[in-house]
Amino acid sequence: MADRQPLSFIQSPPELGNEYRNDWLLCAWLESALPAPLLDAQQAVLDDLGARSGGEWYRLQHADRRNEPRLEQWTPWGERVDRIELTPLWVKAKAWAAEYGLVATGYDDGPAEHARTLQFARAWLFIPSTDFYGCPLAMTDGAARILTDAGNRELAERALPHLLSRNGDSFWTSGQWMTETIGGSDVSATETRAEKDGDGCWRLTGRKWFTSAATSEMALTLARPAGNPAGSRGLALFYVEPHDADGRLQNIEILRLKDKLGTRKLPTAELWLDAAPAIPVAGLDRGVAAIAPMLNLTRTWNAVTACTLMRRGIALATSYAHQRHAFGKRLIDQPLHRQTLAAMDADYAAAACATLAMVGELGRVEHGQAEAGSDLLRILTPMVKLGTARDAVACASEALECFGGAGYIEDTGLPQLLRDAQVLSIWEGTTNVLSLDLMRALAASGIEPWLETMHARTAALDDERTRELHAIASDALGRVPGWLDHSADILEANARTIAMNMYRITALVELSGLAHRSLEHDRQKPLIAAVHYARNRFSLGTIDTHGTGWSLTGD
Ligand code: UCC
Repeated sequence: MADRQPLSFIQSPPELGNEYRNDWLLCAWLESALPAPLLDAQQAVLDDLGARSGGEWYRLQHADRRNEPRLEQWTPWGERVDRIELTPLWVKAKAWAAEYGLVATGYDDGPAEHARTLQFARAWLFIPSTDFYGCPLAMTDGAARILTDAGNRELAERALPHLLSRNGDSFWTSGQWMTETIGGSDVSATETRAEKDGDGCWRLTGRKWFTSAATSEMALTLARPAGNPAGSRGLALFYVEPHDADGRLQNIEILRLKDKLGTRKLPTAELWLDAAPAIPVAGLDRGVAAIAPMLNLTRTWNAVTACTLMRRGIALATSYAHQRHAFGKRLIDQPLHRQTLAAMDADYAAAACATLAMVGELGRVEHGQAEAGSDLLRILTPMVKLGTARDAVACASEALECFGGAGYIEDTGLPQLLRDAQVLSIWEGTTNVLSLDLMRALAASGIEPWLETMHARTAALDDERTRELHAIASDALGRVPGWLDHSADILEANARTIAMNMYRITALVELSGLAHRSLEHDRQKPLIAAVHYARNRFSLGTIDTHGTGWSLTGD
């Protein structure tokens, strides 16, 4: 047998640092969006989060990579228990989430309309190092919003102190049980029945096909009260506490954990509700409309998560590019590789600006400061969710490619980035479902709330240093009204192109706005990113006014 050759070379792995200080885009946005004293007061916690995100938590996440949640259905002695054992990182993440107020900060009165920006700045740093623990936080945030506004005092007093707790021992997360086999995206087809028992308690019976983070202390879910009509107006929104005081499931069976492509740390389960006790949240009908605030918030978290995964892929690929030598040079010194990283960074910057602008608008709407009422936010939410999700999948794929074969090897931890990103365009509404949701929002308010805002922000770019950005954005905005001037069929067939185009324009306008504002702070990077995005990454899809694509796929 030939002697094994000693290894002459060992590649050093990519490294992270303080992921707050390293994130030039997040730093620039916060500087331009928040009053200086407010930001100053946040620096210590953001620094702390940034250090843990690139250090302790990132290492724990990597060490935890082979663990998955387990469902134990029976004791050895024949008792049905349906217990889910979480992964070690997930057990810890709950306490960290409470400690950093990842839900509570959004409901702080002090910072008023800035509360949401402060909340999501923290989440930005937490999410990519904690195995998608952002998922239960997203649903918890949605539940907190609904219970704050629903006017159900009893439920609000019971659950809100837990949902908004900053103490890991008393903090609750909430589930969102919506998806059923028949319904899927078409939630109006929900089959779960709600009936009152002899004691006047509502009981839910049915199968919930895809319940994320099934270990939550409470959940909001939809069911059809006996005698109600078909369709979403016949559904009602219910509050459920899955466990009793002894920790036993209350008339709920966990049928199985889902075998998913990614987000494998999440205990996503299929549940059978067998007359599970429940409380109506707000009346006994219009369930989809009642749960919509939760949907809109989880879509916001989805967009934030998309940005943070883009940023993580870029951070790892950039670190690697500084270390990896090939063809006689470091990758970072090779023009084509640099250009690839720059394109990813520009896409990230654009996605992040669209998302942070939406987050800012959310804060203004919740504090009565939004000029357009809630109309602009209603338009931005599906559009930014769908656009960032697709950008995140593309960016994660590119990030893996930056590592060559190593990006395809499981124990680098890199493939997880792509698998996890893929969920973002499915969760909380697929690209097509959200495109149609955008059309529904535009039908209700018209395009004006968005178009006028984009025009006003573009007008501010009319200065020597940002004139090129002004011209590109103005030209794109001028085309928008024409896209909408078509029959309902043509509009529906083009909804996705219109939605992606509007997302790209929003991203360009918001990044350009940041570039302009940042010049006052002597920050050049946003301008460089905006110009790169506008010249090289900004492209709009063509509207198919003859329905040719549509006919091609028909019989
Ligand atoms: O649950 C899932 C996984 C959980 C993981 C959560 C974590 C995510 C963040 C992670 C970050 C780490 S995934 C399952 C998600 N499922 C969906 O998202 C459902 C997708 N389908 C839709 O969005 C559809 O568009 C529906 C279900 C909303 C369509 O329902 P309908 O009933 O057919 O449509 P309608 O008739 O247009 O809407 C019913 C009512 C209307 O109000 P009223 O009754 O006053 O006329 C609508 O205006 O609901 C209102 N409505 C909304 N209101 C519908 N959508 C919205 C909206 N987005 N905002 C406000």
